[in-house]
Amino acid sequence: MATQESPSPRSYARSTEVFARARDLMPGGVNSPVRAYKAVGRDPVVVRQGKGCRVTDVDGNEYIDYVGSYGPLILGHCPAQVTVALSKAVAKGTSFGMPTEAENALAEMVIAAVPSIELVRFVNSGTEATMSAIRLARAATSRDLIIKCTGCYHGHSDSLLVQAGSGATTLGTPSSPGIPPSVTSHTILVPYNDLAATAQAFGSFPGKIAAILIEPIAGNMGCVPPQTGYLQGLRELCDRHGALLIFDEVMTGFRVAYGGAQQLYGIRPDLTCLGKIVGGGLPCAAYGGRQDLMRKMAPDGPVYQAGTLSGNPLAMAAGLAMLQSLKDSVAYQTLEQSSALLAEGLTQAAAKAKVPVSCQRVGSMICVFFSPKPIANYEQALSCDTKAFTAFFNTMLAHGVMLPPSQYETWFVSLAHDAQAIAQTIAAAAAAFQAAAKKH
Ligand code: KE4
Repeated sequence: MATQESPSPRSYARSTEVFARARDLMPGGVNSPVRAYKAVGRDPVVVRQGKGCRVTDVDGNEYIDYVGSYGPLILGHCPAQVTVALSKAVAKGTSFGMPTEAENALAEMVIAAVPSIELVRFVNSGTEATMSAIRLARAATSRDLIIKCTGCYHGHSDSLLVQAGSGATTLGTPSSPGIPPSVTSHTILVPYNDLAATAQAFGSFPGKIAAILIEPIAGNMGCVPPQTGYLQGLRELCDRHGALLIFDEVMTGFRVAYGGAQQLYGIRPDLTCLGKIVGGGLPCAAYGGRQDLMRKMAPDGPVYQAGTLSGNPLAMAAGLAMLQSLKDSVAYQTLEQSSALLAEGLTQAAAKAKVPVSCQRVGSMICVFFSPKPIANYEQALSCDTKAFTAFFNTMLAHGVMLPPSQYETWFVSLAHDAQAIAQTIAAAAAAFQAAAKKH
């Protein structure tokens, strides 16, 4: 009989078979590197379906899911609001390459929700959103240099895949081959939460910096909140030096508040990138901001950016359904309560197992750093005990809890994570911290 310490053994035979075939078809057997489980020393489980806060793999094993597709699934898997909206939309067509009313409807909701956005452009991924936003910033300021933080991840465009977090760090290749130094020489790296280093960068390149691109809450080196005054300090530096402040809210947008981190912290960037939740789990992202800036984008202005499937009617329908479920709701209070309960339970379980951790959270973005001290930047994140994380991750998986397979990712709590799921997670963590203690 299975006990909390040793759950019933699970079969992964079908996952192993399917993933072996996948490796013959796609690099690493995946379409995004972090899914390959390289950092946790095992093959990934292959998922068959999701419902609410749970997913089931192809062997029939069920898991409480904190990956949540890395952020979009704030309502959980297959929320009726979204699936019904999608079935209606798909009956009218999947794509047109022509304007649709659905684009107006979602644009109106985004503009009404996000304080800094007066005009918005939909694209297909967060990578496209940030790539387009820095192109616009360079055009608007006639300057070439961009400041980004080490450990922040803004997608895989050439200018931004330097000292990036998320999968790039997980794979130990924060700066990718194939990117000419002539490109990355325009990207200045500073530590997160370090205003002095950022001010120094402006001093070193006077009149040459187009923008700071920042995750207002860093979610790609694990969950690292901005320290008090940091975001306001960046705002002031940009104003003083004539640079633009770009918030990459691909992960935080509609996640930590309906108006994103900029609403939570009361800071108004010049441009904002969105993704994940805005598309309701379909390929959709966006960038937007001040009218005077966004009017520079073609066809109003000369700055070019385009996309065959941008504003796709299915993504618009899913995004609309998701935002309508979040607007004027108690969603964020509910998420705050359940996420706080989870964080408290994890912290207590780690203390009981005598494993030094820093459980860090903003709203329903959470992660457990295997570190005795709080983590405020990339260098500190890299000092975490990844062996202990790996033992923790694999034991949680064995106990039916699916976490992002890397110390440098954020977990996502959804509205579908009920009290039972949170309690089950905390119980599994008790055993998982014991396993981590042995590796520590
Ligand atoms: P996409 O191009 O993957 O849609 O978005 C890139 C991106 C941009 N900005 C932020 C703040 C992001 O978190 C992301 C993507 N997040 C990762 C998760 N850490 C995506 C997961 C993956 O690469 O598979």
